[in-house]
Amino acid sequence: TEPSVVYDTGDGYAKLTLNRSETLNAFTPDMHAGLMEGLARAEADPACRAVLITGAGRGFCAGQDLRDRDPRKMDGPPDLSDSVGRYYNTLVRRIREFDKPVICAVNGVAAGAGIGIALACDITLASEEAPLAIGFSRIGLVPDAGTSWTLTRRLGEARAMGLALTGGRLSGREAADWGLIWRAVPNEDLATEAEIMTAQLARGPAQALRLTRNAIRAAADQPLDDQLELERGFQGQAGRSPDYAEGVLAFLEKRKPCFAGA
Ligand code: T3D
Repeated sequence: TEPSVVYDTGDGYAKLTLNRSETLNAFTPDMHAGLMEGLARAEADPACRAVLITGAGRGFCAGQDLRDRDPRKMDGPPDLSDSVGRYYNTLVRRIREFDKPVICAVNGVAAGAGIGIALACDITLASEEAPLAIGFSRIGLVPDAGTSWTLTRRLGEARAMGLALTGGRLSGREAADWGLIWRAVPNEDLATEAEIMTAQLARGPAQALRLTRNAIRAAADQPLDDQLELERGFQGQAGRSPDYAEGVLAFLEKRKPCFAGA
């Protein structure tokens, strides 16, 4: 049988493709395990310096597989707090804490926790027409996989509340216009654009990129004074890295830098 997550290697990066296209790549425990394994493999491989997550077929990810929640086949209500804690929170934390840049290419419809996973990544690209269907409230659930946090931070309370209460939809284009994701591109360009971008980050100064990510994230939580101190500390670290020396040297020698990722 086909693996529910396919692992490929690209130019300095790993590509993880959600591969349950008959359900628009809905989450099962097996797909969660496949993603966690793929992330562990990518983390352990020194030749891998970035990760790209995307979906097979016409969808990106339809959230939890609802066939596994069929009330007709269960003795009583499921313990969703167990499922959210065990699977979704673990995955969102793993992506957020991953030590290499994680890029997401939303190739088609994303719903529920599928949106949460896409928004947990450092950079999210989407196909212009891809529907982002928040969903949850339409089946009697609440936003999870970090969506109540990412929607509110990036869109503000009015838009987050409207989307969450109605379970409404945005297109990839609207999501980019609203500042929810990095960019939307025509569907036919998405895979190439995402791969070029991931390869470019993989060739980047790894330590500086890691510190940059932490700086941008910290900025949302603290006052300017604290952020200035954080920048000072981070720049001190970056300034001691071989990649910085190479960056300056390449500039002075009028050539492209060749970062070792150190
Ligand atoms: O349970 C817990 O552990 C708690 C955690 C919850 C996290 C969550 O993610 S809750 C949210 C779960 N997801 C949804 O509510 C979305 C359900 N799906 C949809 O609303 C729609 O399918 C879409 C908006 C995603 C796409 O619509 P459309 O019209 O493009 O496609 P479709 O025809 O509805 O779906 C195509 C097939 O995929 C279809 O199968 P079939 O009839 O061809 O055999 C459909 O049943 C299947 N599919 C889509 N989403 C799911 C799914 N099968 C299982 N689970 C799904 N989530």
